[in-house]
Amino acid sequence: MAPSLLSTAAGVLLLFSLSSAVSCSATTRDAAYCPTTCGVADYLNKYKPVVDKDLDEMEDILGRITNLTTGATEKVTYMKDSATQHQKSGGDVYYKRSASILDDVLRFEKTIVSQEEQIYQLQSMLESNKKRMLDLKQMSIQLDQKCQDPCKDTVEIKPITGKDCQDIANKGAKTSGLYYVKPLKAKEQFLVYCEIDSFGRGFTVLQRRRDGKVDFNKDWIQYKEGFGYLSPDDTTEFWLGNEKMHLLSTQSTIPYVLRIELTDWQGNKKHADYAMFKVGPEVDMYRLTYAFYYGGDAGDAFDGFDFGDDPSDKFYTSHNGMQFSTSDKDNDKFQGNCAKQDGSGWWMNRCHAAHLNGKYYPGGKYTEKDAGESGYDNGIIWATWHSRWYSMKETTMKIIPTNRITAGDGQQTGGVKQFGGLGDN
Ligand SMILES: [Ca+2]
Repeated sequence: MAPSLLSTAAGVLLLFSLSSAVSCSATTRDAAYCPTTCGVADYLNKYKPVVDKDLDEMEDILGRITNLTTGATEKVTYMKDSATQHQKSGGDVYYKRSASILDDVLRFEKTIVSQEEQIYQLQSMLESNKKRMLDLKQMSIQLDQKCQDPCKDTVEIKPITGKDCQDIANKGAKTSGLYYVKPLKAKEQFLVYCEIDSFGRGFTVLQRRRDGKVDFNKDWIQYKEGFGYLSPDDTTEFWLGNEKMHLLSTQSTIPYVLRIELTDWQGNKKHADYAMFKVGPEVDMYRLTYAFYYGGDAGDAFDGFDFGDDPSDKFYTSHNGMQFSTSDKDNDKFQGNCAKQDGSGWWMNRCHAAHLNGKYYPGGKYTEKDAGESGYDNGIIWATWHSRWYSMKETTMKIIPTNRITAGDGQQTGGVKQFGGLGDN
């Protein structure tokens, strides 16, 4: 009886612990957004009948044990009574003569006492089991009541879908938030943050730096698949993933503009736009290409920067045409491993003048010493605006079809004439 009782109890407890274990873990990837309260409620509703059945069965078993124990108690009482009677009749001459019979009686009495103790223990175990049963039933009722109200997810994923965020905006979406997109060649849809403005423009966001809470020192697979967290209110950091960037940026006959937005530690904001932005396929190591610097006030750091160390600085710090590198996959133009030295994944050359996946330095300014072992500039860098020893506070990388970039925002789009960049001098 006891083992089956215990296993049933274990089963019930397992169900309860399982239902409370459906929560966000730190390793949850952005694409698989954490299950929400509704998920837990659904889970409970699904398993509640099973739990209730188990509880009923356990109650039944407890009832039977109680009956058996009561029966045993009665038996012991009877045995004890008869033993006492025998003792009382101890004056009987036949009993006096038989010392061995008396010994038997004593032994018998001992057994009765120990059996009584055992029964007492069993009874207290029964009591505590009954109490636990009550607690479990109470808990079940409480959870059931909580799940009665129609559940509304605290994380809202908008119902409109499309091939990118502009498509979603074209279909009538008015507010920024989390949406599912399915680029033409994508096998399945995936979650993105869409920034939708009052002009009906829908930017698909590829990267966010905000507060340094996400470590960008990740390997090839992690950069491929994406990491960090997407949030409906745009408060978290993430890398959408090279594969998704490839699928998004190469799907359309209308090319995309990549807009890079930067905020420094004084709160100044600048941006840089690149026309015909594309991320190649994995076989080409997610190569970065664009046609030209489309404009902006942050300068063209993707075109490299003359740091004054060497005449080839600018050439070797440009990014157009570079393959993606991570600490475990060196595709750079340097005899060493830029990604490993700088602790990030990026379209490394030898190594960079723009480096948006760099280490997060609160306050902005940092030194060779801060940079650690290698001592190289490894912050979040945009060399045509701030020096390479200044790390940005916030960054955004987002794309939009070229025909929508200018609509309504009044920003100067320099076009071809600015090809070559603003910060070359
Ligand atoms: Ca190398």
